[in-house]
Amino acid sequence: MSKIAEVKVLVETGKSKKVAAAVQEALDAGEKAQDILDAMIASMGVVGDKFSSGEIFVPEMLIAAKAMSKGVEVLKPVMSGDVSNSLGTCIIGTVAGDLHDIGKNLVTMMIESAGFDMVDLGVDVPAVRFVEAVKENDNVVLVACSGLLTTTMPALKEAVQTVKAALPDMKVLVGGAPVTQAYADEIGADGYASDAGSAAVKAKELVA
Ligand code: B1M
Repeated sequence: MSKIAEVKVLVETGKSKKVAAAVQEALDAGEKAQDILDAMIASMGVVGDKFSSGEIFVPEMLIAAKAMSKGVEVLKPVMSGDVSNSLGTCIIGTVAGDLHDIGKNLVTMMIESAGFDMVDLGVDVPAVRFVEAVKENDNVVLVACSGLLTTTMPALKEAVQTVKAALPDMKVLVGGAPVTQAYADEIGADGYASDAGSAAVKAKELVA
């Protein structure tokens, strides 16, 4: 089995104690960090499908998520660029009612690599907290909101509209599996990205 295939199996089966070493071994064997990350993202797809079909339940999903996070920790220094000129501060969080943070953490990593200072509010972030964070931090140029559940899409809308009502000139970027460009347009977001890499590109575009 290739090192990447090994990482994929370890994430799918939630072997969090073994994932970090396996990711390091894959890197040492010359595998690209992006390919390892893609394999882990694919693993979460498999985990989601197994959850949908009733083969596994919430605890197993959680264990797999922890395993993936261990792997991402190893990739982070490899994938983050060394950026000396800040483009400004970006406030990021997963919206109210939503506890999913792996995608948001990857987006954080990529936007940071693009040259932003990041303030991560975590998960289950009430709309008003995004506004407070803009006011509490210096040179905030972007608010980024992640939402992973169809049931929290209204919270995404509330976050965008609350930020826009309080801070009309603030740029807001949204994303997450159920979000589309059409939905982003509908709720008045300035930008939408489907994955972490394009979130970084879009973030730079929005503040250019
Ligand atoms: Co949840 N969960 N989950 N879950 N979970 C999903 C999302 C689900 C699709 C699984 C399924 O049914 N197949 C489903 C949602 C269905 C829907 O709404 N359509 C689901 C459900 C139903 C639930 C619960 C309701 C289950 C329950 O309790 N009965 C519950 C809700 C809890 C809550 O949030 N209130 C729940 C709980 C959990 C755990 C806590 C156990 C765990 C999360 C742990 C954690 O994040 N620390 C979990 C997990 C792990 C998943 C799956 C398996 C994996 C999510 C993930 O990390 N994916 C997921 C199934 C799946 O995704 N296929 C599932 C990998 C990650 C890299 O991708 O997050 O999509 P993603 O991020 C991508 C893009 O979306 C994008 O870039 C990222 C990187 O490329 N992106 C942005 C994300 N944010 C962005 C922001 C941007 C731009 C791009 O700009 C700001």
